[in-house]
Amino acid sequence: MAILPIITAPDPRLKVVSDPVAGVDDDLRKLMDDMLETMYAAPGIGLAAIQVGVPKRVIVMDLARDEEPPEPRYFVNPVISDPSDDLATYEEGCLSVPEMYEEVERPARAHVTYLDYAGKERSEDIDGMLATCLQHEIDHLNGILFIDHLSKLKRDMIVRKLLKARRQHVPA
Ligand code: GNR
Ligand code: NI
Repeated sequence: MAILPIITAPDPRLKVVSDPVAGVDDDLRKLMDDMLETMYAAPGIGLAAIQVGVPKRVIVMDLARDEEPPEPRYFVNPVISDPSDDLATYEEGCLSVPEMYEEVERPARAHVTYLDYAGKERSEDIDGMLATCLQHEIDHLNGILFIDHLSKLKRDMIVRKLLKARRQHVPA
C-alpha cells in the first residue's frame, strides 16, 4: 500500500469530471487500498480518486468513530437519486481545502447505487453523515468542491487564504 499526495485547491485537476470505470479489477482494488491508506493517514473520513490525481468515479470512506473498529467503505460509479426535499446542514471540511470549515446545506436523505470492493452492484438508502459525505465525494467526481456551495465572497476569501498558506509553506 502507499500514501499518495493529495491535490489542494486551487488546482485545475479538481475541476475535472471523472470517468466511470468499466468494472472492479485488481488494479482498481490496489487504487482503492492506496486511497484508503491515504485517507486514514491524512486523516479524513472520505476521499475521491481525483483528490490523488486519478479521474475515475471511485470513492473510499470510513465513518467509524476513533474508538470503534474501522469500517472501510468503497463506492465505484456511485449514482445518487431521490434526494429528499428536507436539507441537513453540516460543517464541512475537505482534504483538498485544508484547514477551512464552513456549513453546507444538502438533501438530508437520498438513494445510492454503486459497485462495491468486490464489484457487486449495491443499492441503499442513505441519511446522516453518510448522505452528507457521499454527496461531498460525488461532487468531487463532478469537479465540484464544498466551497462551490458558498457565496462567491466566502469562496474567494478561502482561495486567497489557501494561496497565501501555499506561498508560506516551506517544503521539508
Ligand atoms: O475528512 C473529511 N471530513 C468531512 C467533514 C464534513 C463533510 C465532508 C467531509 S469529507 C472530508 C474528506 C474529503 O475531503 N473528502 O473529499
Ligand atoms: Ni473533499
